[in-house]
Amino acid sequence: MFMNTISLLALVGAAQAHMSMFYPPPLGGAPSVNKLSTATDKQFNYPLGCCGADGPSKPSPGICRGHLDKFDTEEAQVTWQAGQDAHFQLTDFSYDPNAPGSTHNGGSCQVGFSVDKGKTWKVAASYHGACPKHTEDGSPEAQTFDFKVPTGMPEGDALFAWIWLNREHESFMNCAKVKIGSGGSSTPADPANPAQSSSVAQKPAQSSTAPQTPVKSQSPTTPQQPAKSSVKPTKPTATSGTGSNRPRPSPRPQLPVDEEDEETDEDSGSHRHWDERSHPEVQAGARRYDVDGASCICRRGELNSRCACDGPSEKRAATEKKALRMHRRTLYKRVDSCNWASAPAMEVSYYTSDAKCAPNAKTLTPSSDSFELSWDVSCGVVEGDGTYPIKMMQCGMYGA
Ligand SMILES: [Cu+2]
Repeated sequence: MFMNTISLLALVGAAQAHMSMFYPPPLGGAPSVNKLSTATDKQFNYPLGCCGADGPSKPSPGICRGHLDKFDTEEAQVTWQAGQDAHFQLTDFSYDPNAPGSTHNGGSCQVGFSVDKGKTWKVAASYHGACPKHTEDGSPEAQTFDFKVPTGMPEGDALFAWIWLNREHESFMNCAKVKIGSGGSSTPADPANPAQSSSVAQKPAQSSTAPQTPVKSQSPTTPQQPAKSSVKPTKPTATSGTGSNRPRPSPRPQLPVDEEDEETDEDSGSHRHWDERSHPEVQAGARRYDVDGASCICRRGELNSRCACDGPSEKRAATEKKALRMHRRTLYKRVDSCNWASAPAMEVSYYTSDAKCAPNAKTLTPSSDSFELSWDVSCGVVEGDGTYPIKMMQCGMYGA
């Protein structure tokens, strides 16, 4: 699999792990990602049916990566209204110490819903490239994606699914149980702020899933020159690291030195310890952008959005201005909605040996694509960033 140098170095050995859903809390996600989970599926972020000892293509573990049964036992933790602005977040959280998460530097995604427990699916949004975003930063703040819940969606519990097809012909699917409210297809109270309006959970799901408040213990962005800094002192919303070029609210878990085969010693203390580590803290409503080599955290304040960047202090004001422009473009980007009645059917079975679409793609086409995929849909399209040319997904394109 092709990756840039950093990913490659990080993934030497076993390279199965990638991105997974962070928000809404996914069925089968780690307990620190979904507070209703009781166990950790170490392969939660592995490609579906991919890359075991018996070859690069096995049968899929099933709809929702085999966690569909939890739809009947877990409560929905997020409520969305039909037609509302919503967002989802991905994470490079490492479920397996031997296969650290990574963004794979892009790919294409779709999200959609099922109201019949996973039998049929309809598309809500298609991200034609740049999903995950083309950055090494796999934090939820950097990997936040806006969409509109389809108008006319029926009320009640529904499955929300995210699928990801990367340029290495690996497919992914995570699901969440969500509730579609009775508010109709009204616009949110603050349409300019989809990040906030879409996190309307009935219960304080987010706060208990992962603490969402800014990390107090972190040093402020600009401890040395508070007077000259362009960071407005009125809203100390953004926090970041002090010296690294990629500040994170909390340090990433380190890969433990462990030579043992995980399959053979499930009960060992060290592995239990790994399972119990928690997801890094995520700041609610914050989004992170790479800007000219600096890392910027942007948030929407009461009156306006603001950004705080690291990097050389003499360039910080200009960098923060640029970050703010990027952030505003994100917040005001128009995402059209699909209508539930006419929304395109969503294929959720790709690339595995038993897939409905492009089975065995990785075996048949081992080299990475020089393009990213699009889907033939007429609603909910989110264009990528132009990093790669775009090619329409066709199930025979990787050989038959
Ligand atoms: Cu991979």
